[in-house]
Amino acid sequence: MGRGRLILIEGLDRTGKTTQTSILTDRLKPNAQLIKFPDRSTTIGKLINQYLTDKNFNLPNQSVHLLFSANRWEVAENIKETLLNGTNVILDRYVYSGIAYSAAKDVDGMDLQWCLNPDKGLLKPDLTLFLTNESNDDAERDGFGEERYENVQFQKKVKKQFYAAFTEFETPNSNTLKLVDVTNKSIEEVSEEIWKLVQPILSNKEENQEFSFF
Ligand code: Z5A
Repeated sequence: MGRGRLILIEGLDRTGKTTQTSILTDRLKPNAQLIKFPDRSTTIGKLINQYLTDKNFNLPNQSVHLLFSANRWEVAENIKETLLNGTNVILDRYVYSGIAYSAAKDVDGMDLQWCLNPDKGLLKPDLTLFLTNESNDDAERDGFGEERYENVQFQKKVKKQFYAAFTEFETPNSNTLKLVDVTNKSIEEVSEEIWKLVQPILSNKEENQEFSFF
């Protein structure tokens, strides 16, 4: 039995990550586990939740960045064990969100490499799907604007940093990163596109047993 595959869905706010990771996990059940970052249920996650939802609760940008990373390390071992048991793990946001949102703040010293450092050693996904929406209608989707970071100007900076991080930290031509344009597409159309991209990764489970790391 081959190890499970680690599949990440990334994207800007309201591009449909939660919708699509949940559809993909259901499609693969019982052979898939869904993990969403930030995991707001843990002790660290509760602090992150307070930071995101209460604009009067302030922390230094560096501390916030380290909390998001610590939140990933809290479940890192669980992810590895699940994969070794042959179960696929589907991630809703991960290291690239950590880098892109922090680097977009333009804080002196918090460049891409600084932002990656606390995540170094975490498992690298076998496939990263980045959902892009060119129409800006994601800003009109339910709930946009309720939390910190949810404004159009900041999202533009975040998008730039996502691409910069992919260029810096993905291996060129390795086929581990795919862009999925969700512009004007229904939930069903997007999920079909994702399914087509995921299937080849699942069918070569006997090969490629080695893990990659950030
Ligand atoms: N953050 C960070 O700074 N550092 C980190 O390391 C990490 C995260 C991991 C909270 O994340 C914040 O944390 C986030 C990044 C930062 N910044 N902000 N703001 P979160 O993942 O918990 O955020 P969220 O609010 O749960 O998710 P989201 O990004 O806002 O939404 P989404 O998951 O991409 O979208 P969705 O919930 O699936 O869909 C949104 C709505 O659109 C919903 O009503 C859907 O029914 C609808 N939808 C979905 N797809 C479609 C299509 N195709 N057509 C029409 N409508 C659609």
